[in-house]
Amino acid sequence: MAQTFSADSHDTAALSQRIEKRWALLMVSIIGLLVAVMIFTGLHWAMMPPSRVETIDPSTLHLSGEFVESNLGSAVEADGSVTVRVIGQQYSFTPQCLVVPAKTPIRFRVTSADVIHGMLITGTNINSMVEPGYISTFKTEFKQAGDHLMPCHEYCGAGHEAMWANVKVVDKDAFSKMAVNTRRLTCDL
Ligand SMILES: [Cu+2]
Repeated sequence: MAQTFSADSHDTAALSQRIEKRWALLMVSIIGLLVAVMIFTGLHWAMMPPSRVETIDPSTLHLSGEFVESNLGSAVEADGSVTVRVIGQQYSFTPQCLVVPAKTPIRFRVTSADVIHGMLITGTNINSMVEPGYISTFKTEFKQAGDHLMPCHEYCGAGHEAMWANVKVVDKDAFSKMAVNTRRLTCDL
């Protein structure tokens, strides 16, 4: 009787050890997958952890630096890519109308002059918070020409629902022609 009991408990121990090993292996694989995703996005998409976030003083945006009004909008870089600089404030975006070329690498640099705002571009996966003191940066590429809305999606006060900008994606050639004699492009009227 005693022998049977000890054989049973041995089997149980072996079984639970096998189950534990299986779960441990599953956990290690999940951690391995997450690390692989971090390395892939870090290297391939140049996504940086929060320690690399860029900060900026929201009280002097309009006085100096890259977010002065004359520097907002779309700028053509030496490598042909386009950088779009935007400020969000209660209750509008500046510029109010963004114009960007299709099929071109585009980098957005967005910050807030007052409270937390958000921006998303309809029909795309572009979606970011816009926080005072920080520069939100992301890269994208529009596949085709078209018009999009860019509403603020973080409640920012009484006028929040009326806060949006327009995004006009135009053909690459049309954009190059527009860029010939303007340093910073917008479609503001
Ligand atoms: Cu808002």
